[in-house]
Amino acid sequence: MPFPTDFTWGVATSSYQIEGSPLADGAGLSNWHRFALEAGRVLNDDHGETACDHYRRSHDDVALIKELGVDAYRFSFNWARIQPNGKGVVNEKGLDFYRRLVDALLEHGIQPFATLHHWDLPAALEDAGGWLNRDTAHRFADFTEIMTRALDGQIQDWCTFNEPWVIMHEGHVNGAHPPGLMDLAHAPIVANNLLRAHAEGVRAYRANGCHRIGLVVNIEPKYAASDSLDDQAAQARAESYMNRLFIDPIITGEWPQPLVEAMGEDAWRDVLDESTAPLREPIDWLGVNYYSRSVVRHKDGGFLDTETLRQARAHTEMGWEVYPQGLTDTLVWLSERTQGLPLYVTENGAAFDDPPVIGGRVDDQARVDYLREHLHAAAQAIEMGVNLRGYFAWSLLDNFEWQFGYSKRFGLVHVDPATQQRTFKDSAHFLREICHANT
Ligand code: IFM
Repeated sequence: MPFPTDFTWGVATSSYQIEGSPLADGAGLSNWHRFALEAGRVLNDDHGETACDHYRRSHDDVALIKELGVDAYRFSFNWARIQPNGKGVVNEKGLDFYRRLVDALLEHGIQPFATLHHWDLPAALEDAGGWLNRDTAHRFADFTEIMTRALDGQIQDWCTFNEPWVIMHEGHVNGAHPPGLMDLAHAPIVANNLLRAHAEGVRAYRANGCHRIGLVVNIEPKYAASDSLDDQAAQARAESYMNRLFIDPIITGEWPQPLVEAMGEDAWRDVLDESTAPLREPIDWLGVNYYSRSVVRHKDGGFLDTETLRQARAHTEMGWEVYPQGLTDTLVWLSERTQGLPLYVTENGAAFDDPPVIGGRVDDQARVDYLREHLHAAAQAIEMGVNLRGYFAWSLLDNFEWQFGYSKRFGLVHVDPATQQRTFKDSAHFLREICHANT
């Protein structure tokens, strides 16, 4: 596949999904650990007490990444390890864990891509109102300051948030993630606070750091089910809510109009009365997490008067349609919307019901096919002129898939939950070949 020779190849994870030992060495409680420990919140009452035991095995896992042959590793920090109460004094032992991880990556010639926040918020901050409280944005800026002062000498690529839309929607509208709230009226408040936190974080970074900082958004392109005006309008609402809400204010300073209209200006009053100028902090790159698309049509009484139609095509174990063309379309769409900002695919991958490990092998042909087709789609976007700089597969390891616990496996590397034994799946060998052939 014809990728540029300086293209970055990587794999991605996040703190709560793999680390385990969430309270070790003076760490505070995170909102996710607390939520997962509440009965009935996560499938099978799974939680991240052990996860992939990465906290105690990070050195071996870095060796695994080296063996995979990729150039870069995208990971996130558990904020409560660093600031147990979400503010104030720094827990040096927590910071040391990430210092050791970054040192090991650099020793192995692997470029660290650090995400400051991938959903695990200190529980103390959630108790103080979390993302419904404006003050959390200032706390995030302080945290950014601490991390970049400690590690910017070694980390060249930073990102503020992973998928802020998921924090807003799953946590405050749909209730499947902490704090488990269910009210669409939260959306403007939480989106505004997250975007303010992002912008304040970027400013704190610039005051301290000298490398690059970006944001990672999840994009699920929306296709109208028909040419009817109703379905086109439904598409615009769905796209505004999921795909434009965390991009437009940063790039153009505007809240997506179809969403404001759909919810009514009264629901947005406080946010609309504020200037968006502080949100337009320039970023160095944008990351996109792409998994699937959706086809939408108008439906009275549906969410924002829309409905998603299931397509007669292959779906992954998450119930997500396999649609590689959507990645090309997404990259072209983002490139136009951001006027050619450097882009990364920061996550792409699939959960499948893998066959067992037999003779040291996992034959996950479905995942190999998924990756191959999506890499072709990414290559096609590059040929069309998109400034795509890298691709990270989700995920390095089978891990804790949030409300689905350990039931969904996205790893290129199989993890035996009983022994923590790691085994390369065929998809890991496939990615290694692709990286090797293209670098
Ligand atoms: O596991 C998640 C990850 O934490 C964020 N992006 C989507 C992945 C698969 O659901």
